[in-house]
Formats: sequence, C-alpha cells, structure tokens
Amino acid sequence: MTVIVETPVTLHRPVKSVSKTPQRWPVAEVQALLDLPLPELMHRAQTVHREHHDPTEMELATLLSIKTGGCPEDCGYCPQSVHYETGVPATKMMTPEAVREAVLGAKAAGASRFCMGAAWRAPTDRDLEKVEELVRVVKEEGLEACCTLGMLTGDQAQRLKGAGLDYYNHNLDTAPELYGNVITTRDYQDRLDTLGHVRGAGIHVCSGGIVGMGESRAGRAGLIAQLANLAPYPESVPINHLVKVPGTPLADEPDLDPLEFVRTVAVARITMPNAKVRLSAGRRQMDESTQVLCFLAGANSIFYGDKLLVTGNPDVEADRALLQRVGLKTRHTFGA
Ligand code: SAM
Ligand code: DTB
Ligand code: SF4
Repeated sequence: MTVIVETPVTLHRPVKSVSKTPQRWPVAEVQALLDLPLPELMHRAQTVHREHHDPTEMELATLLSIKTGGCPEDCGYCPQSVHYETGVPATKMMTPEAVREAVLGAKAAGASRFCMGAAWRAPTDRDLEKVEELVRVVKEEGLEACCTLGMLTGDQAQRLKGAGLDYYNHNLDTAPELYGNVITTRDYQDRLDTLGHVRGAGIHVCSGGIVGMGESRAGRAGLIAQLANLAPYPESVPINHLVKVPGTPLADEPDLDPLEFVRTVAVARITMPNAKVRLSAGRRQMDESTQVLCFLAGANSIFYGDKLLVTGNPDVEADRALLQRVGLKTRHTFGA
C-alpha cells in the first residue's frame, strides 16, 4: 500500500511516500536533532562522520553552467528564471570543445567531480543528445560526471547512464509543505518522480536543498527528513545557503543565523551517514569560521572554482589556503 503523506493546499498533487516501509526518520526526530544543544549535536555528527568517512578528506566538485538563463520555471531563489529581472542573459548551449577546456582547467586545479548545469525545466531529446556528448568529454578526461538539467523521463535517465553519467543533481530544495511558496511551475511530486527515474537508471542520486529562504527549524527538519527517507537516501547531499540575488523574490530575505546552517549540515550528516554532504552555494557570503564549523559538522565536499552557475564562489587560492589551514586532504593530496 502506498502511504500518502499529508500535504498542504499549496501543492498541486499529494506527495507519495517513496517507501512502503516505516519512515526511517520521522520529521519530529529530525527536528529534535536540530534542537539539541550545539556541543551535543556536533559530537553526534562527528561520531557518525568518523564511523563512515575519513574526517580529514574533502571532495572538490567544479560546476559549469552549460546553458545559462532564460528558464521558464519561477523558482523564487533563482537568477536564471525568465520571471525575474536579474540581468542574467540567456545563452546557447556550450560546445564540446569549450566544455573540454573547462574540464581540463578543473582537473588541473584538483577537482575530482565535474557538474554541468542547464537552466531548463526539462531537456528535450535533442538537448539530451548534446549533453550525452558533453558527459563523454568529462569521462574521457577521467573526472566523475554530474549533470543537473531539470526533470528527466526514465528513458532520458537511461540515455545519460549509457553516456557514462555518474551522478544526477536534482534538489528537493525545501520541505513539501513550503514548496508551493517558492515554486509554482512544478510540484514536489515532479521532483520525486525524476529522482525515481535517476535511481532506476542506476545513476547515483545527488539531492539536497536550500537553507535560509525564511523557513523555520521545522521547515529544515521537513527537508532533511524527506531526503533521509528516500530509499535509499542520496549518495550526495548538497546543502545550499540561499544566495540572495537582486531581482529575485527572495533577494531581501533576512539573514539566517549561521549556526542554524551548521546545525542543518550536522543533521544531514547524522541522518545520511554514508552520503557526501556538500557545503554548496553561499560560501562566498559565509565567513571562514562558519565554513570550518560546517566541515567539523560533517560536510566533506565543496564546490571548487571561482563561479557556481552564475554567482561567485570563493577564489580557488583562498580555498586551497583554507583547506591547508584546517589540514584537509583532497583527492589531489590523498591520491585516489
Ligand atoms: N534547472 C535545473 C533544476 O532546477 O533542477 C538545474 C539547475 S538549478 C540552478 C540547481 C539548483 O541550484 C536548484 O535546485 C537550487 O537548489 C540551486 N540554486 C539556484 N539558485 C540558488 C540560489 N540563489 N541560492 C542557492 N541555491 C540556488
Ligand atoms: C546545487 O545544489 N547547487 C548548485 C548545483 N547544485 C547545481 C547550484 C548553486 C547555484 C547558486 C546560484 C547560481 O550561481 O546560479
Ligand atoms: Fe530554472 Fe533550475 Fe533556476 Fe528553477 S532553479 S528557474 S528550474 S534554472
């Protein structure tokens, strides 16, 4: 029997549970973790981290926007939506030659994963053919390949798997009950359906969300519980801090207490012990001490390179210095 989780009126369709077994992480339990005194929460997160990972290793993933702007979706955080005046011009898709150059640069700088993002609601089959070629370029250069292209059909996911794609990024972004406040052009179940197609094709799942969009702790608990209750949970979990882009509806969102962000990372680590937890967007706006607290809370992956998709990321030199100061090894230094 499929369990239907109660959903608010803002959703177009009810969100089906992805598993027939009892939920591993009830939202109340996730919220109880978020509410722990910070020393207790950090101790638990570090214990889980050490049991499942080398806490001195950091994964470096580089992002490239292969098709920027002009997106028909209305995601309230996104500078690439046509619905908002953000000054981001729409571009054509990058050529395989230009992508290879970017891949070589990322490889030389020490990245191990290369993630290509496109501002689409969903790729057409013609788009997908071109992306398959780009995935092959990444694989030829020996990096792990990840794509984030919007919604996929099962057949499209199979085709990407055939091209050698290792990971597909598709974020749940927020708790189901908050989704309709942020995006109206698709619903939560669309996201879950795509994740199902990706999983079904044998591609590793990369799925996370955004913190700092005005949600309460309960909202953050709802997001983490959804991710942790996917069966299996994602191999890769990006925790983005909202980047407030002028022109987007969330541009004037009040600042989130940085410790709330750290708590969210810690709870992602505890509830998804084997996953790579990525401290994703928002590092440019975050002080280095907060980033280090995130590493201590179990974040073991970062986006590496001066740009995310359209907004800035810390300079490569600054990141190298930070990793060295903390004593973290990257694939370059641990030689995997
Ligand atoms: N169009 C595809 C999609 O939405 O699935 C792929 C690209 S989209 C830019 C990938 C993710 O970037 C979003 O799901 C969201 O989590 C993140 N993102 C976009 N704008 C952001 C912002 N201003 N701050 C933080 N994260 C953001
Ligand atoms: C993810 O979770 N974060 C990345 C990646 N997946 C594609 C995107 C962050 C985008 C930040 C705003 C921008 O530069 O567009
Ligand atoms: Fe489009 Fe993705 Fe931005 Fe939403 S997050 S507007 S789907 S590019």
